[in-house]
Amino acid sequence: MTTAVVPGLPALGRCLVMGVVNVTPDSFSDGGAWFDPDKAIQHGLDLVTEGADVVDVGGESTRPGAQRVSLDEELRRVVPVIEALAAQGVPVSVDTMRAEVAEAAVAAGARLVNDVSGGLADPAMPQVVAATGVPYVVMHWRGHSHDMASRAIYADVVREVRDELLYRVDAVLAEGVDPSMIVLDPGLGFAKSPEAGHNWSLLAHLGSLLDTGYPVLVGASRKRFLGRLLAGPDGSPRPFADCDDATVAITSLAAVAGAWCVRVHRVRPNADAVRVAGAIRHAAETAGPTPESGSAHR
Ligand code: PMM
Repeated sequence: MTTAVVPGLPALGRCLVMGVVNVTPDSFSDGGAWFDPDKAIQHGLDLVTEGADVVDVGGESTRPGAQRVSLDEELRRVVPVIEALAAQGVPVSVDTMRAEVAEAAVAAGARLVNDVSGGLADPAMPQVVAATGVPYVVMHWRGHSHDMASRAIYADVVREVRDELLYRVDAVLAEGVDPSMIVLDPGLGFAKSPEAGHNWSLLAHLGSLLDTGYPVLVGASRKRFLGRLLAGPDGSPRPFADCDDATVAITSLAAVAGAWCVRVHRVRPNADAVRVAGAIRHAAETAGPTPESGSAHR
């Protein structure tokens, strides 16, 4: 049960931490904070200092109800930030649904394409990914943000998400993507209903994706289903920034289960959590001391 290795990204024997840099004015939890390129670059560097193994740069908000940005605007937002971070040796991924943006981002130094639509939003995406030869996150997705809530209808969410993801995998393999480059993501919060508990079912049955043999990325950070779980006595959801401890709890559980990577906004506590999980997994595999166990003091 060793942690998956993805070509071109750090192989640390534990779950990786992907820190989020949303270069947008309107993302769900950090919209506007890193819209200025210099602030975005500094934030990416800070995330690395805090323990991020990869920095995910996105220029289009996917918050429920969000409208799309133009191609030019998305390029303008992400390319300079990716260029600057990659030039400083930071492993960068690009969070985009557009083939042109993915291509420009890889040319600017991105090492991974994170496509929340799994190739559905832009049919040219799989071919571009195949040509650039970088790893590809294929996320479960049923439609753009403006109407994804209406698509959150499942008889068996775990089976349907797995089947739909594997269908996407077949499609991108047919376009020439190398199977060793594919990462799966259940797409928590995307066409998943917090009221129906879809996100919790997917987390409870992460094994159904891990069993496919593909590395799995989990993006639970600050999502609405956490705020709903932690609602106050009057039923009002907990604000997203107050859901970071709950995100850390999911990180621990996902990493122990064998997730390849977690995508998070607050890096430091999640980086600690993946190290804890790594130590537990190592102990389970070897029954010996962990590489990170440090001194003999208790
Ligand atoms: N979630 C968001 C954006 N990109 N990418 C992947 N692979 N998985 C996710 O769950 C995911 C993503 C939305 O979150 P944000 O707007 O708070 O960054």
